[in-house]
Amino acid sequence: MNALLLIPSFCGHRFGSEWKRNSTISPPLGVLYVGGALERAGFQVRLLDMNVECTEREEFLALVRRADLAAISIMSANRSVAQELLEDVRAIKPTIKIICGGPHINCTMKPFPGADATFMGEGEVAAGEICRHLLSGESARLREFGGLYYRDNGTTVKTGPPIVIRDLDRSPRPARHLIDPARYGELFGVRVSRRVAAIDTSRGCPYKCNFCVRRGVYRYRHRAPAEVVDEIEQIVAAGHDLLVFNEDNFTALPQRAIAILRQITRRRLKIRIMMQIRVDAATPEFMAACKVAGVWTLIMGIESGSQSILDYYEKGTTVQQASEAIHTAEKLGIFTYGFFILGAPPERHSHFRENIRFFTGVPLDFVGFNILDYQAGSRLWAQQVRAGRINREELVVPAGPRFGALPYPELEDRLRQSYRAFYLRPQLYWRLLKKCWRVRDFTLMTFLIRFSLKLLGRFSPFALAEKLPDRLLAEVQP
Ligand code: B12
Ligand code: SF4
Repeated sequence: MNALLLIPSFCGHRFGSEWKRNSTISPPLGVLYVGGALERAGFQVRLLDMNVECTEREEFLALVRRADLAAISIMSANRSVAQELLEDVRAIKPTIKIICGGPHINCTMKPFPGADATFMGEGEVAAGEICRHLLSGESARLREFGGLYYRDNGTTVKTGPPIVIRDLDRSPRPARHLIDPARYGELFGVRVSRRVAAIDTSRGCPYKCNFCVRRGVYRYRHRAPAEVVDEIEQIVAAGHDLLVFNEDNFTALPQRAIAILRQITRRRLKIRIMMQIRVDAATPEFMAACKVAGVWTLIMGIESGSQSILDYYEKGTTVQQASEAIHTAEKLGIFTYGFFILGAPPERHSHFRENIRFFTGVPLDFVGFNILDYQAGSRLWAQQVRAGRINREELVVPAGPRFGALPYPELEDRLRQSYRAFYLRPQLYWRLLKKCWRVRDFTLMTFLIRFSLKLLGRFSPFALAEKLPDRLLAEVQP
């Protein structure tokens, strides 16, 4: 039995010279778990991540023709490309069985159009067996599994609630051999790792930020520190130089997080670590444990530099906490990557200005800005459905006047201005160069030089001269 495990590209369903690379830091952990389940059920698995692997059309045709089953992992951001990919696979081989799963399915809980089966939940235990029964046509056996929509004699059958792993310590580990880790490990298109691995130590999150989709099937569960660190030991032994923690909230239980970091230190595991934290978890004890364990970069969901906007999102953190977390990381020589959301309905010009003042006033090293999406599975989406502003069939709706925010093109302008305000500051690069030197991080120093050259290429000299942050701040001040 041959399975083709597919990750649709975020840049369109394209081949050969038309293909575009969508570089990323982290290997696709969820798909590696599913790949392991398929292998244990007896499948020969070929994983094709169309974001990082370019195939010629002929090669793709051969892969699909050879496969008995196509398993597609979908995020909301690539759902239309996934639809195109699915239709293409079906056209190439009409008899192939197609199963879909992934974050998009887990947020929307709807059958994916054209699939023989849609899987809701966590796939590392059951996905292999489900796919075997799907292939053998034993639809009666499929009924034994929760979290499925499948087609039976022209009708769509829905089985019980989604499959959620109760005891993460007993679930199998991801099939890391299915990818070439050298295809990953890039930040903004610049390589920062030769061999990167991803791990998750918990699933779900106990918080309730209203824009976030990690509710529903994602009840908070966690693995035992010793078990996590055993896995990290294997990762280090396999020669990885960067480890990314792919989870919602590593710090949900602060003492557990600190216990993991201390065990990494105690076992003398040498690897750079990148993880996502909430700013309210950055206590001096946690940050000190991070530094000693080798944490290289902390990704912080800051969301806004304006307290009233943070409160609107029900984030439960303060601007002060964000500032303190960034300053502590700076002092310890840990790199920081802050994420912000633009487009909340109450957000006005003054908030935008406050945000810029915040992120240019703290020693933050990198930033990412996103425009708010109302995503199925989030509380904001549900509220707007109840208010009649979103139709249930609209699964992802961008912010805009419908919700009392600015028109989308204006939000895009603000997003561009925010990027310029942050990155077009000579003092940022000077501080970062000093930090790289201080912590002897030459990987990041090389990254920084290549990244600034890229950035200079992207912004025209006019933009550089006109959009320096002081000018921008002057421009937006009343
Ligand atoms: C790492 C990560 C990324 C990486 C992806 C790296 C990679 N190569 O995969 C990067 C940085 C590229 C990324 C980007 C984005 N991400 Co992201 N990301 C994550 C994060 C933190 C971890 C993903 C992960 O590994 N999870 C752990 C694994 C075990 O879970 P899983 O992937 O869901 O897989 C399980 C099941 O879904 C199922 N499964 C998965 N696939 C399949 C397939 C089949 C056939 C079956 C049967 C089962 C199955 O089984 C798996 C094992 O249990 C998640 C949050 C989270 N905790 O999941 C957000 C998350 C997936 N991202 C999200 C978003 C919104 C984005 C962005 C759109 C953000 C943005 N605005 O730019 C972009 C989109 C990409 C782009 N345009 O470039 C949302 C997705 C929401 C949605 N409805 O799709 C999440 C849930 C975060 C959130 N809280 O909102 N992301
Ligand atoms: S945004 Fe982060 S902290 Fe908030 S609910 Fe989602 S995963 Fe949890």
